[in-house]
Parts: sequence; C-alpha cells; structure tokens
Amino acid sequence: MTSTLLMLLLSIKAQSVSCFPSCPASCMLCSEEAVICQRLTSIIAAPQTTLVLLLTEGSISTVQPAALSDLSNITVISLSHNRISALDQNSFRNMPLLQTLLLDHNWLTLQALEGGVLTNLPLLEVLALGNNRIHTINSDLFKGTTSLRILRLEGNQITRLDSGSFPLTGLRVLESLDLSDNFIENLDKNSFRGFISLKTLDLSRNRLQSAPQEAFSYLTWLDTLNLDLNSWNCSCQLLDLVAFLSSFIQQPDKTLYNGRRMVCASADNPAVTTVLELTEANCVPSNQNITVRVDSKGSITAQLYTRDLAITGVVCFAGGVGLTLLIVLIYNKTSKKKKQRTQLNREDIKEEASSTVTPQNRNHIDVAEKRKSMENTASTAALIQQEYMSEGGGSSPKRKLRLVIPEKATNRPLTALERKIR
Ligand SMILES: *[C@@H]1O[C@H](CO)[C@@H](O)[C@H](O)[C@H]1NC(C)=O
Ligand SMILES: *[C@@H]1O[C@H](CO)[C@@H](O)[C@H](O)[C@H]1NC(C)=O
Ligand SMILES: CC(=O)N[C@H]1CO[C@H](CO)[C@@H](O)[C@@H]1O
Repeated sequence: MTSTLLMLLLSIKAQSVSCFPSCPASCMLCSEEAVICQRLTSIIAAPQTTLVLLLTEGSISTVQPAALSDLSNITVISLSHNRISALDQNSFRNMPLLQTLLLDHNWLTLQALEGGVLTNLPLLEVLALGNNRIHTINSDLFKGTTSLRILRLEGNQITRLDSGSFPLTGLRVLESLDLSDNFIENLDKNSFRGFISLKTLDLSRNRLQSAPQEAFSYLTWLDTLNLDLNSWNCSCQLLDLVAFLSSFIQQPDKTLYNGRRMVCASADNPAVTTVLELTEANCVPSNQNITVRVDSKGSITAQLYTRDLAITGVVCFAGGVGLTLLIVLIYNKTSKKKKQRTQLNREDIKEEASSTVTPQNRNHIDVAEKRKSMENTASTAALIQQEYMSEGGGSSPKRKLRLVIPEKATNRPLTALERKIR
C-alpha cells in the first residue's frame, strides 16, 4: 500500500519534470514551454522550446551570456527578486520574440545596463527595472527597444532627468512610464519629448520642488499623471505648472492623482498648503502687513526722539531747578502709571494671543502694542506741557518740591536727567 503510494507520487513527480532532466526541487513547473522556479542560486538550463521562464525570489547574481542563449522562442523572462548585479552584453541576445523582461528588485546599476544589454529586443513591450540601484539613465540604454509600451523604473536612485535621459525617437509607442520613488530633483522641459504616445506618467515620491510645465504639456495623450508626494515649493515660480495642472484636472478623461490634495513642502506664503491653491495673488504673502510694521516702527522711533527733544526743550526753557524737578516728578509719576497700564494691556493681549501664534497674528499684536504705547507717549507729552502751562512759572513749585521729595525717595537709582538736575 505504502509502496504503491510512493510509486504514484514518484510517477507524478517524474511526469511534471519529464522532459527536464535537472528540474530542481524548488521549481513549481518544468515543462517544454514554461519553467517556474524560486530560490535558485543560478540560472538553470531550460529547454530550447521554453516560452516562459520565471526564476524569481532567489539569489541569482549574474546572467551569463550562454545561460539563456538557446531560448530563441522565449516571450517572457522574469528574474525578479534576485541579487543580479551583473549582466553581459549578450545576456538577452537572440531573443527576437521576447515581449516581457522583468528584472525588478535586483542590484542592477547603470554600469550593468550599459554596453548594449537591451539593444536587440525589437518586440520587447514590457521592461521592469524597478527597485534596483540605478542612479542615472541615458538614452543609449533604450536604443534597441523600439516596441516598448511599459517602462518601470520606480524605486531607484535617479536624481535628475534631462533632455538626454530618454531617446528622442526610440520610444515612440511608450504608453506608461513609472519613475515613482526615486530622488528626482530636476526635470528638463525636454525630458519626455520623445514620448508621443505616453498615457500614464508616475513621478510621485520624488524630490521635485518645481517642474517646467512644458515637460508635460506637449504629452498630448497623457491621461493619468501622478506628481504627489514631492517637495513642491509653492512659490510664484510654480504658477505655470499649476496653471497646466488646473486645466488638466478639469478635463473629464484626465486624472491627476490626489489632485487637489497635493501638499506643498514649502511656500513663501504659509497660508498656501496645497499645490492647486496657489494663485498669482497668494504666491507671495501680501506686503501690506509688513509695510505697516516697518512704518509704525519708524514713527515710534521718531516719536521717542520728539519726546526727548520736547522734554529737553522744556527743561532748558524753564531754567529754574525747582520747576524742572517738578516736571520730572510729574513725568515719572505718569510714566509709572502708564507702564502699569501698558503692562496690563500687554498681558491681556498675550492671553488673547496664546492660542493663535501664526506670524501674521504676531505682527498684528506688535502693531497694536506699538500703537498703544505711541498714544501713551503722546498723552504724557501733552500732560507735561499742560502742567508747565498751568504753573505759569509762579512761586508755588518750591512748596510742592518740599512736599513731594521725601515721599518719592526710593532705592531707585537716579536717572541721568535727575542726576544732572541735582
Ligand atoms: C519556435 O517556434 C516555431 C513556431 O512555433 C517552431 O517552429 C520552432 O520549432 C520553435 N523553435 C524552438 C527552438 O522550439
Ligand atoms: C522656494 O522658491 C523661492 C522662489 O524661487 C525661493 O526664494 C525659496 O528659497 C524656495 N524655498 C525653498 C525651501 O527652497
Ligand atoms: C497676508 C496677510 O496675512 N495679510 C493680512 C494683512 O492684514 C489684514 C488685516 O489688517 C488681513 O486681513 C490680511 O489677511
């Protein structure tokens, strides 16, 4: 019974690997047309008749020139999720029917792809190079892949795309380009110039602060665009792009991924938080509030200067020591009261402001405080003048002086003016 079962199992196993003398245990399928294996350390010899070869999730590190050279009818190759860092110029030669080549999740660099690895694949439609270690691309890589419809380069380390990154004429039927999750900071207005059939473009999760609208605006067939999760600097220089995106989003057959919620990483005007909020009117903060602050600052200095001048003038004019001292005392009294009042006001304002601490609010508060102190200063000056006028230079000041001085004597150090008077 047990031996029968064993024989049955063996025969099933033998059948599944029948025409394949060396099908490893980790293979799910080894047939004349398809080989599907995982966890391999190197590429195994597949039958010449193979159409589909999937050797994924292993530790394959290189594709030797001879490894796949007999597979003249092959249409699909996937070597995804391995550790391939080296390719040979002839790794994918003699594959005139290859339509899909998946090399994503490997250790490929620009150096591995240079030298014409992909140059002789006239029917290749799908090329996946995502999640490798590619930091630069140039148009030479795609010289021989004129049938490419889908190109995936997501999850690499590409930092910039200029006019020479992709061929101008070689990718005329490309419909989908995935460049998401790279480090792209710079786009040239001609970066995608050759993509006259492009429908889908993904540039999300990059580091774009801005982009020329021409990079997208001539892509006539573009219907799906993703620019989300970049470092958009929502200042005036982004206005052209915003204008393009606003009209793009309004067309019923076009999709801007996450359109109205695309977040600004920085903005000259902190009130602008999403890219499509940006307008000519709000791309810089209004100058009005800044002007008010600068003006009031200037006038406060002027006011202080005028006050000092007025006091000096009054003092000089009065001449008499007693009268001068009286004025000083009156002034001190009122300014002390004023100080208390201002302090109270300031505390009120602080309490009001404590919940809202935007820079604009702070500006408003500054202006309010300054205006109040200006008013106080003005009223003090008026008071001094009034006192002086009502005294009329009479004889009473001396009496007042005697009465007042003992009361007022405190530990407070004398002001320069007081010292001078004494
Ligand atoms: C490739 O396919 C053609 C047409 O189906 C067939 O005649 C030929 O034998 C195949 N070549 C190999 C090596 O299997
Ligand atoms: C954003 O752009 C403006 C205007 O070009 C520039 O002054 C500002 O420094 C930029 N901000 C950042 C964070 O790069
Ligand atoms: C850009 C900005 O914050 N402008 C403010 C200037 O101050 C007025 C009120 O004085 C506000 O209404 C504006 O929003």
